[in-house]
Amino acid sequence: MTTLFDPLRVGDIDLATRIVMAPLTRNRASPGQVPNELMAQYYAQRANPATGAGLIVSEATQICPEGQGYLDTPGLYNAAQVAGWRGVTAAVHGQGGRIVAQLWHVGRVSNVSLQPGGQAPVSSTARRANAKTYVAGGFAEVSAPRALRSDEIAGVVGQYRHAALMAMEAGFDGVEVHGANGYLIDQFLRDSINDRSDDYGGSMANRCRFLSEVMQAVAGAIGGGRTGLRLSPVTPSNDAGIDSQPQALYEHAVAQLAPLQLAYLHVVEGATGGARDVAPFDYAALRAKFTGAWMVNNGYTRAMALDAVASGRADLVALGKAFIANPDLGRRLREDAPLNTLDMATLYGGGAAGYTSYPALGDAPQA
Ligand code: 8OZ
Repeated sequence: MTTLFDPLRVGDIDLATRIVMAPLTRNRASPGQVPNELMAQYYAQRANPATGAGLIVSEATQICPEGQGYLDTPGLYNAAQVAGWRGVTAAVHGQGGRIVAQLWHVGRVSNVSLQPGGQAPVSSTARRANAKTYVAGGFAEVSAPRALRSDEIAGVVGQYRHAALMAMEAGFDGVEVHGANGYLIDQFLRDSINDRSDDYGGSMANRCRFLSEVMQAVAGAIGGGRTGLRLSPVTPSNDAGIDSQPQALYEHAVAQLAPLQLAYLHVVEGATGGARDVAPFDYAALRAKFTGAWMVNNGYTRAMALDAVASGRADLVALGKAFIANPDLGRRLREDAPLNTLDMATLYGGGAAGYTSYPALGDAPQA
Protein backbone atom coordinates (compact mmCIF):
# COMPACT_ATOMS: atom_id res chain seq x y z
CA MET A 1 0.00 0.00 0.00
CA THR A 2 1.23 3.49 -0.86
CA THR A 3 1.45 5.94 2.04
CA LEU A 4 1.79 9.69 2.49
CA PHE A 5 5.43 9.08 3.41
CA ASP A 6 6.42 7.24 0.23
CA PRO A 7 8.48 8.77 -2.60
CA LEU A 8 7.05 9.77 -5.96
CA ARG A 9 8.50 10.98 -9.24
CA VAL A 10 6.36 13.92 -10.31
CA GLY A 11 7.12 14.74 -13.93
CA ASP A 12 10.89 15.29 -13.93
CA ILE A 13 11.06 15.94 -10.18
CA ASP A 14 11.86 13.22 -7.62
CA LEU A 15 10.07 13.70 -4.31
CA ALA A 16 10.93 11.85 -1.10
CA THR A 17 7.37 12.04 0.27
CA ARG A 18 3.84 12.99 -0.82
CA ILE A 19 3.65 15.83 1.71
CA VAL A 20 3.53 19.24 0.02
CA MET A 21 3.86 22.66 1.60
CA ALA A 22 1.08 24.67 -0.04
CA PRO A 23 1.71 28.14 -1.49
CA LEU A 24 1.35 30.69 1.32
CA THR A 25 1.37 34.47 0.94
CA ARG A 26 3.40 35.92 3.84
CA ASN A 27 4.26 39.46 2.60
CA ARG A 28 7.85 39.58 3.81
CA ALA A 29 9.79 40.36 0.62
CA SER A 30 12.34 43.19 0.66
CA PRO A 31 11.98 46.45 -1.30
CA GLY A 32 11.95 45.80 -5.05
CA GLN A 33 9.88 42.65 -4.30
CA VAL A 34 13.13 40.78 -3.64
CA PRO A 35 13.28 37.55 -1.61
CA ASN A 36 15.61 37.78 1.38
CA GLU A 37 17.60 35.80 3.94
CA LEU A 38 14.67 35.54 6.36
CA MET A 39 12.58 33.95 3.63
CA ALA A 40 15.41 31.51 2.86
CA GLN A 41 15.49 30.52 6.55
CA TYR A 42 11.72 30.02 6.65
CA TYR A 43 11.70 27.74 3.60
CA ALA A 44 14.83 25.87 4.75
CA GLN A 45 13.17 25.10 8.11
CA ARG A 46 10.44 23.24 6.20
CA ALA A 47 12.55 21.71 3.40
CA ASN A 48 14.13 18.54 4.79
CA PRO A 49 11.84 15.75 3.56
CA ALA A 50 12.63 13.65 6.65
CA THR A 51 10.98 16.26 8.87
CA GLY A 52 9.27 18.76 6.56
CA ALA A 53 7.84 18.69 3.05
CA GLY A 54 8.55 16.41 0.11
CA LEU A 55 7.83 19.43 -2.09
CA ILE A 56 7.51 23.13 -1.31
CA VAL A 57 5.34 25.32 -3.52
CA SER A 58 6.61 28.86 -3.09
CA GLU A 59 4.34 31.66 -2.01
CA ALA A 60 2.54 33.23 -4.96
CA THR A 61 5.11 35.25 -6.91
CA GLN A 62 4.21 37.89 -9.47
CA ILE A 63 5.51 37.43 -13.00
CA CYS A 64 5.62 41.18 -13.74
CA PRO A 65 5.04 44.46 -11.87
CA GLU A 66 1.40 44.57 -13.04
CA GLY A 67 0.89 41.09 -11.58
CA GLN A 68 1.20 42.35 -8.00
CA GLY A 69 -1.87 42.84 -5.83
CA TYR A 70 -0.63 42.82 -2.26
CA LEU A 71 2.08 44.58 -0.30
CA ASP A 72 5.56 43.03 -0.10
CA THR A 73 4.94 39.91 -2.19
CA PRO A 74 7.99 38.66 -4.10
CA GLY A 75 8.50 38.92 -7.86
CA LEU A 76 10.32 36.79 -10.40
CA TYR A 77 10.95 39.05 -13.36
CA ASN A 78 14.34 40.74 -12.80
CA ALA A 79 17.93 39.90 -11.89
CA ALA A 80 17.73 41.11 -8.29
CA GLN A 81 14.73 38.87 -7.66
CA VAL A 82 16.46 35.91 -9.30
CA ALA A 83 19.46 36.49 -7.02
CA GLY A 84 17.18 36.61 -3.97
CA TRP A 85 15.39 33.44 -4.98
CA ARG A 86 18.76 31.71 -5.53
CA GLY A 87 19.33 32.14 -1.80
CA VAL A 88 16.01 30.44 -1.13
CA THR A 89 16.45 27.53 -3.54
CA ALA A 90 20.03 26.92 -2.35
CA ALA A 91 18.86 26.81 1.27
CA VAL A 92 16.06 24.37 0.37
CA HIS A 93 18.35 22.15 -1.69
CA GLY A 94 20.90 22.26 1.13
CA GLN A 95 18.28 20.48 3.26
CA GLY A 96 17.67 17.90 0.50
CA GLY A 97 14.34 19.53 -0.37
CA ARG A 98 12.52 20.40 -3.58
CA ILE A 99 10.82 23.69 -4.42
CA VAL A 100 8.75 25.02 -7.31
CA ALA A 101 7.89 28.67 -7.91
CA GLN A 102 4.23 29.62 -7.98
CA LEU A 103 3.77 32.02 -10.92
CA TRP A 104 1.10 34.63 -10.24
CA HIS A 105 -0.70 37.45 -11.96
CA VAL A 106 -3.47 38.92 -9.82
CA GLY A 107 -5.26 40.68 -12.68
CA ARG A 108 -7.97 42.89 -11.19
CA VAL A 109 -7.29 41.86 -7.59
CA SER A 110 -4.99 44.82 -7.06
CA ASN A 111 -4.97 48.44 -6.08
CA VAL A 112 -3.59 51.38 -8.04
CA SER A 113 -1.16 52.06 -5.18
CA LEU A 114 0.63 48.80 -6.06
CA GLN A 115 0.56 49.27 -9.84
CA PRO A 116 3.35 50.79 -11.94
CA GLY A 117 2.63 54.48 -12.45
CA GLY A 118 -0.50 54.19 -10.32
CA GLN A 119 -2.39 52.84 -13.34
CA ALA A 120 -5.47 50.64 -13.31
CA PRO A 121 -4.79 46.92 -12.92
CA VAL A 122 -5.46 44.78 -16.00
CA SER A 123 -8.00 41.99 -16.34
CA SER A 124 -10.25 40.18 -18.79
CA THR A 125 -12.91 42.69 -17.83
CA ALA A 126 -13.32 46.33 -16.83
CA ARG A 127 -15.68 45.37 -14.02
CA ARG A 128 -14.33 45.85 -10.52
CA ALA A 129 -14.21 42.97 -8.04
CA ASN A 130 -15.97 43.43 -4.73
CA ALA A 131 -12.85 42.49 -2.80
CA LYS A 132 -10.18 43.93 -0.60
CA THR A 133 -6.43 43.71 -0.79
CA TYR A 134 -3.60 44.58 1.55
CA VAL A 135 -1.64 47.72 0.71
CA ALA A 136 0.70 50.08 2.60
CA GLY A 137 -1.32 51.16 5.62
CA GLY A 138 -3.78 48.27 5.72
CA PHE A 139 -6.69 46.79 3.76
CA ALA A 140 -8.09 48.67 0.77
CA GLU A 141 -10.76 48.05 -1.86
CA VAL A 142 -9.36 46.67 -5.10
CA SER A 143 -9.34 49.21 -7.94
CA ALA A 144 -11.42 49.25 -11.11
CA PRO A 145 -9.48 47.33 -13.77
CA ARG A 146 -8.88 48.00 -17.44
CA ALA A 147 -9.76 45.14 -19.81
CA LEU A 148 -6.71 43.91 -21.72
CA ARG A 149 -6.95 44.57 -25.46
CA SER A 150 -6.80 41.41 -27.59
CA ASP A 151 -3.43 42.52 -28.96
CA GLU A 152 -1.96 42.84 -25.45
CA ILE A 153 -2.63 39.27 -24.37
CA ALA A 154 0.37 37.68 -26.10
CA GLY A 155 2.54 40.06 -24.09
CA VAL A 156 1.12 38.81 -20.80
CA VAL A 157 1.59 35.21 -21.93
CA GLY A 158 5.20 36.15 -22.68
CA GLN A 159 5.56 37.44 -19.12
CA TYR A 160 4.59 34.01 -17.77
CA ARG A 161 7.17 32.42 -20.07
CA HIS A 162 9.84 34.88 -18.96
CA ALA A 163 9.10 34.23 -15.28
CA ALA A 164 9.31 30.46 -15.85
CA LEU A 165 12.75 30.89 -17.40
CA MET A 166 13.80 33.12 -14.49
CA ALA A 167 12.60 30.41 -12.09
CA MET A 168 14.95 27.93 -13.74
CA GLU A 169 17.77 30.47 -13.55
CA ALA A 170 17.00 30.95 -9.85
CA GLY A 171 17.43 27.23 -9.18
CA PHE A 172 13.82 26.15 -8.75
CA ASP A 173 12.96 22.52 -9.55
CA GLY A 174 9.96 23.69 -11.58
CA VAL A 175 7.00 26.04 -11.50
CA GLU A 176 3.33 25.94 -10.59
CA VAL A 177 1.09 28.27 -12.57
CA HIS A 178 -1.45 29.90 -10.25
CA GLY A 179 -4.74 29.42 -12.05
CA ALA A 180 -6.85 29.56 -8.89
CA ASN A 181 -8.63 31.86 -6.46
CA GLY A 182 -10.12 34.43 -8.81
CA TYR A 183 -6.83 35.84 -10.12
CA LEU A 184 -6.06 36.63 -13.76
CA ILE A 185 -6.39 33.11 -15.21
CA ASP A 186 -9.69 32.57 -13.37
CA GLN A 187 -10.79 36.02 -14.61
CA PHE A 188 -10.55 34.60 -18.14
CA LEU A 189 -11.93 31.12 -17.35
CA ARG A 190 -15.17 31.98 -15.56
CA ASP A 191 -18.27 33.42 -17.20
CA SER A 192 -19.04 34.98 -13.82
CA ILE A 193 -16.21 37.45 -14.62
CA ASN A 194 -15.19 37.23 -18.30
CA ASP A 195 -17.44 39.52 -20.36
CA ARG A 196 -15.24 39.70 -23.48
CA SER A 197 -16.47 39.39 -27.03
CA ASP A 198 -13.12 38.59 -28.67
CA ASP A 199 -11.36 35.20 -29.07
CA TYR A 200 -10.74 35.13 -25.29
CA GLY A 201 -14.37 35.41 -24.18
CA GLY A 202 -17.78 33.91 -24.78
CA SER A 203 -17.57 30.18 -25.45
CA MET A 204 -15.92 27.84 -22.99
CA ALA A 205 -13.18 27.15 -25.52
CA ASN A 206 -12.51 30.87 -25.86
CA ARG A 207 -12.43 31.42 -22.09
CA CYS A 208 -9.92 28.56 -21.77
CA ARG A 209 -7.67 30.06 -24.46
CA PHE A 210 -5.64 32.29 -22.13
CA LEU A 211 -4.85 29.40 -19.75
CA SER A 212 -3.97 27.21 -22.71
CA GLU A 213 -1.59 29.80 -24.16
CA VAL A 214 0.04 30.40 -20.76
CA MET A 215 0.58 26.68 -20.14
CA GLN A 216 1.93 26.12 -23.66
CA ALA A 217 4.34 29.02 -23.21
CA VAL A 218 5.55 27.88 -19.79
CA ALA A 219 5.78 24.16 -20.57
CA GLY A 220 7.33 25.01 -23.94
CA ALA A 221 10.03 27.03 -22.17
CA ILE A 222 10.94 24.72 -19.29
CA GLY A 223 9.25 21.38 -20.08
CA GLY A 224 5.89 19.95 -19.08
CA GLY A 225 7.67 17.68 -16.60
CA ARG A 226 8.68 20.74 -14.59
CA THR A 227 5.32 22.48 -14.85
CA GLY A 228 2.31 22.17 -12.55
CA LEU A 229 -0.99 24.04 -12.41
CA ARG A 230 -3.24 25.04 -9.53
CA LEU A 231 -7.00 25.32 -10.04
CA SER A 232 -9.91 25.95 -7.65
CA PRO A 233 -13.07 25.11 -9.63
CA VAL A 234 -15.68 26.36 -7.17
CA THR A 235 -13.93 28.79 -4.86
CA PRO A 236 -15.69 32.14 -4.49
CA SER A 237 -12.39 33.82 -3.47
CA ASN A 238 -11.81 37.39 -4.57
CA ASP A 239 -15.35 37.82 -5.88
CA ALA A 240 -14.78 35.16 -8.54
CA GLY A 241 -18.41 34.16 -8.39
CA ILE A 242 -19.08 30.73 -9.75
CA ASP A 243 -19.08 29.73 -13.39
CA SER A 244 -22.47 28.73 -14.83
CA GLN A 245 -21.00 25.26 -15.62
CA PRO A 246 -17.93 24.73 -13.44
CA GLN A 247 -17.72 20.98 -14.04
CA ALA A 248 -17.70 21.30 -17.83
CA LEU A 249 -15.47 24.37 -17.77
CA TYR A 250 -12.67 22.95 -15.65
CA GLU A 251 -12.86 19.56 -17.38
CA HIS A 252 -12.42 21.34 -20.71
CA ALA A 253 -9.61 23.48 -19.28
CA VAL A 254 -7.71 20.41 -18.07
CA ALA A 255 -8.44 18.16 -21.06
CA GLN A 256 -7.01 20.72 -23.50
CA LEU A 257 -3.67 20.62 -21.63
CA ALA A 258 -3.16 16.85 -22.14
CA PRO A 259 -0.53 17.21 -24.91
CA LEU A 260 1.70 19.21 -22.53
CA GLN A 261 2.10 16.25 -20.15
CA LEU A 262 2.18 18.49 -17.10
CA ALA A 263 3.90 17.20 -13.96
CA TYR A 264 0.94 17.73 -11.67
CA LEU A 265 -2.42 19.32 -11.14
CA HIS A 266 -3.05 20.96 -7.77
CA VAL A 267 -6.74 21.25 -6.97
CA VAL A 268 -8.28 23.31 -4.18
CA GLU A 269 -11.39 21.39 -3.15
CA GLY A 270 -14.19 23.77 -2.18
CA ALA A 271 -13.75 27.34 -0.95
CA THR A 272 -10.05 28.14 -0.55
CA GLY A 273 -9.28 28.17 3.15
CA GLY A 274 -12.96 27.54 3.90
CA ALA A 275 -15.82 25.09 3.43
CA ARG A 276 -14.92 22.01 1.40
CA ASP A 277 -18.59 21.53 0.45
CA VAL A 278 -19.28 25.11 -0.72
CA ALA A 279 -20.65 23.83 -4.06
CA PRO A 280 -21.02 20.41 -5.68
CA PHE A 281 -18.10 19.34 -7.86
CA ASP A 282 -16.92 15.93 -9.02
CA TYR A 283 -13.14 16.06 -8.53
CA ALA A 284 -12.71 12.42 -9.57
CA ALA A 285 -14.24 13.27 -12.96
CA LEU A 286 -11.76 16.14 -13.31
CA ARG A 287 -8.90 13.81 -12.42
CA ALA A 288 -10.03 11.44 -15.19
CA LYS A 289 -9.01 14.17 -17.68
CA PHE A 290 -5.44 14.28 -16.38
CA THR A 291 -2.55 11.82 -16.49
CA GLY A 292 0.05 13.52 -14.23
CA ALA A 293 0.25 13.52 -10.45
CA TRP A 294 -2.88 14.61 -8.57
CA MET A 295 -2.37 17.04 -5.68
CA VAL A 296 -5.25 17.87 -3.34
CA ASN A 297 -5.58 20.75 -0.90
CA ASN A 298 -7.95 22.49 1.49
CA GLY A 299 -8.52 21.70 5.13
CA TYR A 300 -6.78 18.31 5.15
CA THR A 301 -6.29 16.82 8.60
CA ARG A 302 -3.72 14.09 9.24
CA ALA A 303 -6.40 11.40 8.91
CA MET A 304 -7.72 12.86 5.67
CA ALA A 305 -4.23 13.17 4.19
CA LEU A 306 -3.29 9.60 5.11
CA ASP A 307 -6.54 8.31 3.64
CA ALA A 308 -6.32 10.38 0.44
CA VAL A 309 -3.00 8.76 -0.50
CA ALA A 310 -3.69 5.26 0.90
CA SER A 311 -7.00 5.07 -0.99
CA GLY A 312 -5.38 6.27 -4.22
CA ARG A 313 -7.71 9.28 -4.38
CA ALA A 314 -4.66 11.56 -4.50
CA ASP A 315 -0.93 11.27 -5.16
CA LEU A 316 0.08 14.33 -3.14
CA VAL A 317 -1.50 16.36 -0.34
CA ALA A 318 -0.74 20.07 0.10
CA LEU A 319 -1.00 21.50 3.60
CA GLY A 320 -0.93 25.23 4.26
CA LYS A 321 -1.76 26.55 7.72
CA ALA A 322 -0.26 23.49 9.44
CA PHE A 323 3.06 24.16 7.68
CA ILE A 324 3.11 27.76 8.85
CA ALA A 325 2.91 26.73 12.50
CA ASN A 326 4.93 23.51 12.24
CA PRO A 327 8.27 23.61 10.43
CA ASP A 328 8.61 19.87 11.14
CA LEU A 329 5.09 19.01 10.01
CA GLY A 330 6.30 15.92 8.12
CA ARG A 331 7.78 14.44 11.28
CA ARG A 332 4.71 15.32 13.33
CA LEU A 333 2.43 13.61 10.78
CA ARG A 334 4.64 10.53 10.79
CA GLU A 335 4.70 10.35 14.59
CA ASP A 336 1.14 11.58 15.08
CA ALA A 337 2.57 14.29 17.34
CA PRO A 338 0.52 17.32 18.43
CA LEU A 339 0.63 20.44 16.26
CA ASN A 340 1.55 23.99 17.25
CA THR A 341 -1.22 26.58 17.20
CA LEU A 342 -1.29 29.05 14.33
CA ASP A 343 -1.00 32.74 15.21
CA MET A 344 -3.30 34.57 12.77
CA ALA A 345 -1.91 37.98 13.75
CA THR A 346 1.50 37.28 12.19
CA LEU A 347 0.33 35.71 8.90
CA TYR A 348 0.81 38.72 6.63
CA GLY A 349 3.85 40.94 6.90
CA GLY A 350 6.24 41.56 9.76
CA GLY A 351 9.47 39.77 10.53
CA ALA A 352 10.64 36.57 12.18
CA ALA A 353 7.84 36.42 14.76
CA GLY A 354 5.23 33.93 13.60
CA TYR A 355 7.40 33.16 10.57
CA THR A 356 10.67 31.48 11.49
CA SER A 357 9.87 31.40 15.22
CA TYR A 358 7.62 28.32 15.42
CA PRO A 359 9.39 25.52 17.33
CA ALA A 360 10.11 22.05 16.02
CA LEU A 361 9.57 19.03 18.28
CA GLY A 362 12.24 19.05 20.96
CA ASP A 363 13.01 22.77 20.58
CA ALA A 364 12.65 25.05 23.58
CA PRO A 365 9.02 26.25 23.85
CA GLN A 366 8.05 29.44 22.03
CA ALA A 367 8.75 32.65 23.93
C1 8OZ B 1 -4.04 35.15 1.01
C2 8OZ B 1 -3.69 36.48 1.01
C3 8OZ B 1 -3.18 37.05 -0.12
C4 8OZ B 1 -3.04 36.29 -1.26
C5 8OZ B 1 -4.25 33.16 -2.93
C6 8OZ B 1 -2.13 34.23 -3.24
O1 8OZ B 1 -5.37 33.19 -2.41
C7 8OZ B 1 -3.22 34.13 -2.50
C8 8OZ B 1 -3.40 34.95 -1.28
C9 8OZ B 1 -3.90 34.40 -0.11
O2 8OZ B 1 -3.98 32.37 -3.83
